[in-house]
Amino acid sequence: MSTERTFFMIKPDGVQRGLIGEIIGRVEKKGFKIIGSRMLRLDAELASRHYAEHQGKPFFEDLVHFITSGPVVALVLEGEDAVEVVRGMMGKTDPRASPPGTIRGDLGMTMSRNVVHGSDSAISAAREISLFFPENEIMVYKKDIDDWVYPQID
Ligand code: IDP
Ligand code: MG
Repeated sequence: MSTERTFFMIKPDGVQRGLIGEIIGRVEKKGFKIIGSRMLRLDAELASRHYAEHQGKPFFEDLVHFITSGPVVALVLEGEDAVEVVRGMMGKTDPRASPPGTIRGDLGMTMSRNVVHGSDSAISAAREISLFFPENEIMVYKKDIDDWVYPQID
């Protein structure tokens, strides 16, 4: 168990469908600490950098078009094993193959409209957080409830 940060984003479809509260509610209730939060509209350059690993793939242009089509909510979440736990909460890339109970499984129907993004590794998380958040926009603070989420002995 180690405290980690991950980058999490509600994509334009999630914003347009009025799912911001639903999705943030899920990660908050799980026990993640929100330590960064921004609403922004990506331009093509930021979108291409964010999705650099997918450049050249058949869906890349549609992906950049979609992710720049409206505002997103970008978040930095902190918690134990945050990368893996958030990926688990998201489900699979394909919402129809994602189990009920997951964000994509409950809220999405297609790969190209799958509602959320979450970093896939600690290295990706560090890269993505630095793309979206200057260090001084990340809030380091204690939540008193943390003692109830993570007891001393586990
Ligand atoms: P992930 O979001 O589950 O990590 P990635 O493979 O990193 O999935 O792909 C990034 C995003 O690109 C996906 O969330 C999805 O929106 C889109 N995408 C991935 N593969 C396809 C595809 O085969 N068709 C259409 N869109 C895709
Ligand atoms: Mg990915």
